[in-house]
Amino acid sequence: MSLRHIIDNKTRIRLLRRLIKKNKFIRVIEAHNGLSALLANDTKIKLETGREKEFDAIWESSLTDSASKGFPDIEVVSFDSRLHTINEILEVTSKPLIVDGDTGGDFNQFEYAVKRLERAGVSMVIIEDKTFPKRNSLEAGTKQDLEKIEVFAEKIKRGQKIKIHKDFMIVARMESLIVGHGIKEALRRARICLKAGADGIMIHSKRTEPTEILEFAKEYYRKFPKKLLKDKVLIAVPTTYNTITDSELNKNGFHIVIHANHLLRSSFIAIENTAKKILLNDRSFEVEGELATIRKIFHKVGFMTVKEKDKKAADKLKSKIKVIIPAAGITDLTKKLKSSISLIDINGKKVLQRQIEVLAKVGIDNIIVVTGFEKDKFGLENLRYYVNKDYGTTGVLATLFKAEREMNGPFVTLFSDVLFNQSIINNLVVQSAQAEADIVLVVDESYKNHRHSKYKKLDLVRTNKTNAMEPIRKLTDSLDEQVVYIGKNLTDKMVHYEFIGIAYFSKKGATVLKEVYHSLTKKRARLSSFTDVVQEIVDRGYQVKILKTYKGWMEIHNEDDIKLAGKFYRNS
Ligand code: SPV
Ligand code: MG
Repeated sequence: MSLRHIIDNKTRIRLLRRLIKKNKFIRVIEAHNGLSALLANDTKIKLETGREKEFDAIWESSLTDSASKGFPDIEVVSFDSRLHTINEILEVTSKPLIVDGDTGGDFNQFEYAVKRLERAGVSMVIIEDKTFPKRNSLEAGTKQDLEKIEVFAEKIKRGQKIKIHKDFMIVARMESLIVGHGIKEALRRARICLKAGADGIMIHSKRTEPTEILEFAKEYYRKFPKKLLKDKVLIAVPTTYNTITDSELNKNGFHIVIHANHLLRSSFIAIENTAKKILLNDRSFEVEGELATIRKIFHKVGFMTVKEKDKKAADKLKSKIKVIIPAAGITDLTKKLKSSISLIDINGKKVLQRQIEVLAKVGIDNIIVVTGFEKDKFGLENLRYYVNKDYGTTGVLATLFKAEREMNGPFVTLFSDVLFNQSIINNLVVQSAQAEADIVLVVDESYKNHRHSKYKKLDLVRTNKTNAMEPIRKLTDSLDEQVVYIGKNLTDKMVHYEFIGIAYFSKKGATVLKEVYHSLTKKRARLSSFTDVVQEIVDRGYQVKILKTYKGWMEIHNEDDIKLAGKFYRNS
């Protein structure tokens, strides 16, 4: 659906009359569904004079609406179904809509039709002077029965009486020429309809040359008094007599010209051609050049706008987010290499630099690093630094809280030893914000597939999902599950996931984290790891959600990890 084309019903109903008054001529093209309506509404050409030319209104045809559903044009497609198509067209367009009302049914049915069409935002309904159920007018030799003109005129009267919008128009369509009754008879019937209050006359013909309808128009203006024709419109449908131009018809007194079935007919040929070519070549490659690209369709139906808006919303979120990296600590590896983890070289770039690069790709550049060990060697620019002087005796949590001042809005904390891909951070920030989650940990579900080395006990997670042995393939959505236990001392059977050292806190989540942290430190509880405080948050009844990843990250804990990471980044 296109949000570009929003117009209120009253304005749209009125628009047709206004355009007729202003331009004295209305060029109309058929549409039979949302997409063809979008094309009918939007298609423009630039003339040599530089002026743009486009259609003024849309025709909702009984022939093409029925045919696009695979039915013949015999009033077998119900009014409700027609109204569905009408609404489909109205929803995505801003131009006036003229509806082909067929015979209009009996008086009562027509009254309901008028009400419903007005309510939908239709500007004009045209009904034809045949008996229900009519047959399409264009096929020679088809049974065609005309309605007694007094009965038909009464139907017009009833419609005019029931309508509430003065600019909603009811036009009488004369089928006398279709059935071969001649111009005189057509004029006689038209006069009765105009007297009954019809807003205009559509004169139909299936001749291949326009002489008949031009003759009708001439007589119509010659014979009918000016007063009777005041504000009335004359309409032509040049399907069979298509050599005459719209401008010529206009010069001959026609106010509206309807190209009544052409978009459906062109798609018919294109569809059949494509189907045949795919069969012929046993693949679609040969026909590809003749097709609209998927992106062209995406543009037309508004999908690219949605993409842009999503990106803008996500960029806005990401521009607000801070990332706090606690990078103070010492490990066996840092002792051995005499370097903080953040400063270890991975194929020409420091770990921290690689983290920053991924964050930048996601659109995050507000990065805070809490240093300690080797603090003077950091020196990377465009970061803000805090220091944990007690890095030798305190853990990651104390380090993180050196940057407590920064926890005044949503933030991500990212352990200094984690390398990760873009989608993990992107999904964490965007999905957490969209789900309005307050605390979200990124966990890996490939945990069970690894052989884990003994040197480090992992941060393991058990959630509220019911079956710990649930196969990985049976996916539950991320952010559905909540952490129940987190820590290093979970038995294998209890474990669902591994926490990867990346977590999101909303503004409220940050407040909870600070509150719980301070209440624990006040009690002098033994509290050193990040997971301890998360467990306490869970125990106090707050929801800690998880975002699942399946690989896409690694930790730098030993020299083998450095080698492995080096291999991974050998081209970047
Ligand atoms: C239609 O488009 O459905 C019409 C015009 O009624 S015609 O098919 O020429 O009768
Ligand atoms: Mg029709």
